[in-house]
Amino acid sequence: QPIACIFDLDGVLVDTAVYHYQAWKQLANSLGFDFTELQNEQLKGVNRMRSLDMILQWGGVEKSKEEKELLAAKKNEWYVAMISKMTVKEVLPGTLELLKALKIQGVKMALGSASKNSSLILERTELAGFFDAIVDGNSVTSSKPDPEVFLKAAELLVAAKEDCVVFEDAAAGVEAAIAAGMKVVGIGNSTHLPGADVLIKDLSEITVREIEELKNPGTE
Ligand code: G16
Ligand code: MG
Repeated sequence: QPIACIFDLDGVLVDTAVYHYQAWKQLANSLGFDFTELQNEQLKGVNRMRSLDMILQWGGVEKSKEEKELLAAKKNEWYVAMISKMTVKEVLPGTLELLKALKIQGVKMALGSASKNSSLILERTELAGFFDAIVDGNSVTSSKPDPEVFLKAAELLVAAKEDCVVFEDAAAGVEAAIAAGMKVVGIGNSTHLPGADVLIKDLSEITVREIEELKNPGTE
């Protein structure tokens, strides 16, 4: 069976993690507290409302459901303003080359993101055309580390979980991929991604051949 690739968006294909961080930081500051970059790592891959819950807990702040809806909307407004100005320049190193190579090889590809803003980002960065399926925060109910997002992507690609390789920058996402029974390529800083089958700095550090090797180690 051929492999299928499922890509996380933020922090893997594009550099939006920094915008999420800025917007959440601004929100926390407006409530009179701050959080660290290490705490921010825990927010990666986690959906909007769950992220807000975690941040409020760090700040020791309690809010009603209605207030939380307003706070999340405010963060999203700031975030959308930032990503609306994104360009193809913010596509991370190696991304275009790898996606093109996979496409040429006929490898099926899906997006597996927690974001509800994925279509805007894919449009701004001109990446939409690479994907055979898009699963994002608008189509899943359970946030990573739940495997739902990746299982849905595999289903849409008509691929068995054993044939899927997930690309993730978040601890919650790596956990989700493992729970889905898939191979996982960790992107970024190794200390934050235990459990990944291989760790790379960015997509420039992996080839189609190496991705295929993950599924069938040792086959030449
Ligand atoms: C991304 C980010 C998370 C963010 C989530 C929801 O997930 O990593 O930090 O909280 O999407 O985003 P939004 O508020 O745009 O719906 P992923 O899975 O693409 O890394
Ligand atoms: Mg991510």
